[in-house]
Amino acid sequence: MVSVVLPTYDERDGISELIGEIVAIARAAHLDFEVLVVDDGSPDGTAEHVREAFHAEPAVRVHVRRTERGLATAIWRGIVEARGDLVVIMDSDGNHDPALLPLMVRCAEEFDVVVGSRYVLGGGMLTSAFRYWASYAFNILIRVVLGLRIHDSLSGYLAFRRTLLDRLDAPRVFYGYGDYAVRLLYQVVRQRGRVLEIPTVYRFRKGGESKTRFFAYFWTYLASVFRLRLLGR
Ligand SMILES: Nc1nc2c(ncn2[C@@H]2O[C@H](COP(=O)(O)OP(=O)(O)O)[C@@H](O)[C@H]2O)c(=O)[nH]1
Ligand SMILES: [Mg+2]
Repeated sequence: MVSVVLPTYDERDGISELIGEIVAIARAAHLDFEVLVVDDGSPDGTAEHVREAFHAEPAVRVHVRRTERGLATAIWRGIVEARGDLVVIMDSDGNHDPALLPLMVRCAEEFDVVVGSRYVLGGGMLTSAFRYWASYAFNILIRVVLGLRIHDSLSGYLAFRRTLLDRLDAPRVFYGYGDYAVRLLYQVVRQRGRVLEIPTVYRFRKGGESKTRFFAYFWTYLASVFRLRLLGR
């Protein structure tokens, strides 16, 4: 079974359209799947909205966190709650194209982590040229400083078997924001795990607003990369 984990914070505007797409694509590909929304008590009522819109759809579940907040710990919660042996992590705003799901799932049987990547041939980003190039540059820094041969460590569109987590030091990976993915990939590669990048083109958000505070996160991400280099965690 595949568990598609969707962390949400104030994503009411676009979430049901995205879940509808995921369900249609997963069904067409004959996947045994569930969609697991992990919402941090969004003030816009994302969780209630999803519950209402999909009350007749048993494949869609909502987990609400009342006390904790933050992207990486929400993802960790989703992995813990997931019923599938395979986990796919996606943005809940529509940035990540669910059309890639069946291929990612198939490839995750052969590889330890499959990344939906903007920076391999065929990949890209429709949303913002600035974000595209800034993320590109930061990925080069990650490659140089950490020696990772991965083109898009910051994509956030990931598929892996849940047993992968048995080999990882989860509390030392799942904190912070999107930088958790750098820690995850770094640990996997250090353990000689195999990573596959599949090209994907980021789409526009379906609604709501981005939570990435770009300039603030830049320093956090930078600190995370050097911390990994110097301390290995
Ligand atoms: N549960 C949870 N989800 C979050 C949090 N912050 C961001 N997200 C979700 O993480 C995903 C990535 O954030 P997004 O705003 O799309 O960032 P961007 O794609 O870099 O602009 C989205 O699905 C957000 O709803 C959080 O604190 N808690
Ligand atoms: Mg997004």
